[in-house]
Amino acid sequence: MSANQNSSLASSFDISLEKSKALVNYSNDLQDSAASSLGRSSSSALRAADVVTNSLTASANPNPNPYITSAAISPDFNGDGKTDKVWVNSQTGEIVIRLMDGTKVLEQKSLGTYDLSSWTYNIADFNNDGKTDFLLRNKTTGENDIALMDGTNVASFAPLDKVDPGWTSSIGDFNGDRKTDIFWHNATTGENALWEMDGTTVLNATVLDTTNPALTPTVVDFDGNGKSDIFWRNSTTGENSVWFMDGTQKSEFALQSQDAAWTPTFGDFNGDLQTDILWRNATTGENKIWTMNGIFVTEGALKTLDANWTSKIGDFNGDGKTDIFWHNNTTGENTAWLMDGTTVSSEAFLASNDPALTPSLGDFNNDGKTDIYWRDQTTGADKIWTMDGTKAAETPVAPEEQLTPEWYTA
Ligand SMILES: [Ca+2]
Ligand SMILES: [Ca+2]
Ligand SMILES: [Ca+2]
Ligand SMILES: [Ca+2]
Repeated sequence: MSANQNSSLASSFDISLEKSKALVNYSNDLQDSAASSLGRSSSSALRAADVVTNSLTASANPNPNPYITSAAISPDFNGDGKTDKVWVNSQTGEIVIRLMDGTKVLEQKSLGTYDLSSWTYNIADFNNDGKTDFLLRNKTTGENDIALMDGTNVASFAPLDKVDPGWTSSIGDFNGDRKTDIFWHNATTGENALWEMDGTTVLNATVLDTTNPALTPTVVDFDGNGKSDIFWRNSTTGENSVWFMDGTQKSEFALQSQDAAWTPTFGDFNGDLQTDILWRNATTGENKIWTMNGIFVTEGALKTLDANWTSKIGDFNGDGKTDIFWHNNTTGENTAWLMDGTTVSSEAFLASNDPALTPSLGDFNNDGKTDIYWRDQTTGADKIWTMDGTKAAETPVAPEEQLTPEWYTA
C-alpha cells in the first residue's frame, strides 16, 4: 500500500463513541447476510465446472460448493482457502485484518481508522482474483470507495460516484462474469439500481424498476445459472416474489406467501448451487426448508426449537450441502444439523459453553469444513472449534493474540 492509498483509506477520523458499537453491529449484520446469501457473489454464481476449469477462481479450498469457498462471500484476503477475520475497534474505529491459519494468526495489519457512525462495508471480489475486496460506504455523505485487497495490503483503492444516503448496497454477480456487481436499493422510496463492475470500474449503471417500499431484497440464485437473482419479501403481508436476473434484464415471478412470523435464512441445503431457504417462525419455534429449483419449491418441516435458539449456516462435513448451526443464547447449548436437502441426515450434540460467547463461522484451516470462532467479548479469551462433521475440537486463541473487549468481529 502506498502512503497515499493508506492515508485516503484512513482519511476519516471523526470518532463517535456512542454510535460506534451500533455500526459494528450493522456491519456484522451486513456480513451475516453476505455469508447467508448465496447468489450475491461470483459464488453461487459459479457453476461447478467453471470453478474447476477457471484457474483464477479455482479456490484452494476443497469444499465443492462455491458458497463456502468464494472470496466474495467468506473473507479470504490472501486467497489461500482459509477464512480470514475482520476486526473493528468500537472505541477507536480502527479496522484490522487478520489472516488466519487454522487456530493461529498468520499476519495482521490495520486498514486505518473510520468514523463507525458513518462507515459501513460489504465484502466482495470485484476483480475475480479469489481474494476478498471491500466496498466501503459512508452512509452520511454517500461516499463510496473500493479497496481491492492482496493479503493485508490494499492493491488498488478507488473512489466511486456518491450515492445519496438512504440507499443500501448489496453485492451479487448479475451478469455471470464472476466479478462482483453492486445492487442498490432505497428502502424509503423503493428505487433500485444495478452497477455492473470490473475491478474498480463501473461498466454500466442502470436504473431498475421501483418496488413497493414494503419489500426487502435479498440477493440469491434460485435457478443456479450463475447470475444472481433478487428475492423480495414483504415482511408485513408475508408476500414473496423473485426477479430472475440476466444482467439488468429481469423476469418476475410470485412465490408462495409465508406470514410475517416467518424469517428466511439462505443456504444451499442440497448442494445443487441453487439457493434454498430455511424458514424459522420465532413465535412458535417451527422450522422448515424450501429447496428451490427456479420457482419450484420442495418443502420439508424440521424439528421445532424455542425462541432462544438462533441459527447460522456452514458446512461442517464438507459435502457441499449447507448445514445449520444452532446456538441457545440463554443456556449456551449448541447443536449442528447436517443437512441433506429438506432432511437432517445427522445431528451433532456439541458441548455447551458460556451463553455470552458469540459464534462466527468460517473454514480457518482449509479442509473444506466450516469451523466456529467463539468470541468472548468480556475477557478476550476466544477459542476456535475445528469442526469435522458432528465433532468439535477446541483450541484456545493464544494469549498474545487475544483482543481486548472493544474489538468486535463478524
Ligand atoms: Ca486466507
Ligand atoms: Ca439448493
Ligand atoms: Ca454439509
Ligand atoms: Ca475447517
